[in-house]
Amino acid sequence: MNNNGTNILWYSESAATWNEALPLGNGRIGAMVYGGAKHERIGLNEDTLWSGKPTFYSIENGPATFRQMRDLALQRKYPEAQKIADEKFTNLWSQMYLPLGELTINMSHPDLIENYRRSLDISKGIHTVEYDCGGVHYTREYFISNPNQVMVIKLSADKPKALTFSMNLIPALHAFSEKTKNCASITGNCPIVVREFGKHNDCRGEMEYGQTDEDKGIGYYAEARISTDGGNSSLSGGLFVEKADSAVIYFNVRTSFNGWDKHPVLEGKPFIEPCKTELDAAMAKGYDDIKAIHIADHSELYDRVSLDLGGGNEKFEATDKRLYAHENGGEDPALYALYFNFGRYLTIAASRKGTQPTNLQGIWNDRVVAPWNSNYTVNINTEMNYWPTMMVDLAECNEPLLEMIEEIAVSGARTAENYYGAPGFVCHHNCDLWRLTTPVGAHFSGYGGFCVWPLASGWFMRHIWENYEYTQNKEWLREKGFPLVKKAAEFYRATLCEDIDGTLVMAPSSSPENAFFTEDGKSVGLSASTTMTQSIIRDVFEICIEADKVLGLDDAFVLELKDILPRLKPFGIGSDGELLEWAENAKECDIHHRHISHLYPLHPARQITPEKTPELAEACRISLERRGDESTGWAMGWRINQWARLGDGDHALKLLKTQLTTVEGRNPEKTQTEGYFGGTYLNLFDAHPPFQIDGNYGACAGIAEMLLQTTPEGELKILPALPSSWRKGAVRGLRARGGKKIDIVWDLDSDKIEVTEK
Ligand code: FUC
Repeated sequence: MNNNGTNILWYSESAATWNEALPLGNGRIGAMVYGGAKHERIGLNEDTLWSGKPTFYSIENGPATFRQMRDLALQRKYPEAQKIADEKFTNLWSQMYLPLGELTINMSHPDLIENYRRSLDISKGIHTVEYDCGGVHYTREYFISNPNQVMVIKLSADKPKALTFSMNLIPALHAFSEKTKNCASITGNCPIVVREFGKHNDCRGEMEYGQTDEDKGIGYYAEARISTDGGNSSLSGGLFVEKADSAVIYFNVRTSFNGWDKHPVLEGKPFIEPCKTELDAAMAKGYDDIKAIHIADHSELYDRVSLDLGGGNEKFEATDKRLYAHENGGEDPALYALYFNFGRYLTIAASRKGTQPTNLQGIWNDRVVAPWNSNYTVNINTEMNYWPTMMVDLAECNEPLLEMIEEIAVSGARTAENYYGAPGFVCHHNCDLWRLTTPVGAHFSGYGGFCVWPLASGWFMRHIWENYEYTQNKEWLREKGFPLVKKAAEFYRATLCEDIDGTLVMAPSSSPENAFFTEDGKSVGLSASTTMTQSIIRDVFEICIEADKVLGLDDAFVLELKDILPRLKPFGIGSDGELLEWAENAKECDIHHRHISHLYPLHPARQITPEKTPELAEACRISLERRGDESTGWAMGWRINQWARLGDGDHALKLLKTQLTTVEGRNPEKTQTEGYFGGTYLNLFDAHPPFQIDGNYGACAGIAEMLLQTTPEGELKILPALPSSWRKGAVRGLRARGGKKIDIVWDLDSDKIEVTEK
């Protein structure tokens, strides 16, 4: 079996846009390769290249304002509570994830290009461009090594002296460029983004490049060197190589970022020498060795899991053609496996030990002002990025998220105190490299309705717990996990209050990012309680209790939580049989809203299951039907997981198919879809639109959830949501909670399901 249909993306034309270029990464360095035969462009990123510096946006009288909003919410004076949230409780935006620039290669190719093909082998992490020109066959190979921390590009030809080209590094930000005979470099300092309250035409602020060290942002240095076999190199119109037999380009970039709480210049790390030293070491090793080490490193992670849904061995079409054919109704089960594998690939390429966690675009961004600042949006998006990680046996890749949570616990303690007068820690719906935890929204009218959402810290505890569930590492739970969960729980314990019916709620509460109509027809986001808030708080308390049990601690605070738990407001059912979203049976402003926040207890939490709470599970099903299927990319990814938890594989597959529809009217047989619906770009990146990587990860997790789940009691559910059309297949190496590795081979036509546990 060659698995080409499930491991290779390929195209017969170079990328015309960034969303057709193909991603490479080692967790830290990211590249988007366009693959042009004559004119190559490679978009470059480094995961710590952000604007800003350590900052804390404090407010005056936070605790009193919180109590004022709470009292108004409990009195059901929602617009009044929201007005205070907008005006007094929201603060400035997150900083931005920035692009580094481009590496360009211009080939001297006077003749026609023929037999062009570019491909990305996601099982090896190698991108290849091949073509013929003037009777010569040219090949280029590209990869980014994690063990050696460099990007490498090898240019070769099947005839001697055939390589004549120039190479350049083009900065995206204000920077200083330099060239020598075989090396190009750029160096600069990132801008600080200056934000102002209430600027409607530019709510994300303006770039300012500081003049003094105090005012400067992160320093960076990038260098590309060429090593040639044969030929001459000189400096003319960039770096110029003439008549070489082959050439290798080595690229590296380093920044002065030295931690979320350190000034990036005054307390910055050295970065120029380390960047050069890594390049020296890579060049001393040489291309063949670095490539072999890279493939071994990548495959060790990638080969842990495999998925076979049939197909994929035959000669297969280019990836864009496959997407179109599938969208037009064709059968291509191997495309689902390819998409699943691509999600695993993106985890390995974007989140490795010691790197930053994946942001809204993973690590790939070409815009100086990216959509939503390419930040960490933590009311779904960042969490979704990490849904598949443990299931597909990539615990190492989960570490950047765990580290960020630890840092947020420190920065968020200040927010808990300054805004709420509460112990523990809290994080609202946006975060950045500097571990922003305060509510954003910048006083915009209505923004308090979704920005005053102190629940990200609670949601993160699900990831802390799942890290334990999958690894069974008690020492880690004792040292790191449990203290974090306890701190998160302390915040919620201190901020809970009694609602008018005597139940405990956290007021005011929002249900990201929907709003509802008050009785007199006003649209508002804040309520006395929401199902999502109650569910997250319940989850944090239950996780705390469970972790305490595992560790045998009998912690006094945890004993208290056990008494509080039954007093939390229970989940309700609305007049259409749906799961209630807010305290009252209010009419939602957008019945088809992309967020399905109130279904948190079904997924990612496991408070509602079809077996244990069938009525609530049925209410979730009705809620999903009401919301509808078509939505933004990530929102469809979430729905796949929800339908999988409900055990409806056919509906989950329907969502997966919808998510795999191409966007921007690219399918020659279809006209542009109406509305704000997402799907997939030709490079398989998820389209919100615009590009947002969470949908890739969400769908990857969704496919895993269709094949294997574990009940809260620890029993395996084998093929819990298998679509009726997936008659035959095999999945190997998925991890179940409890840490076991599971292989499943099935053939429904002969009633065969074989399960192997390791
Ligand atoms: C949330 C979502 C949007 C988008 C943004 C980055 O605000 O509601 O759809 O994904 O995050």
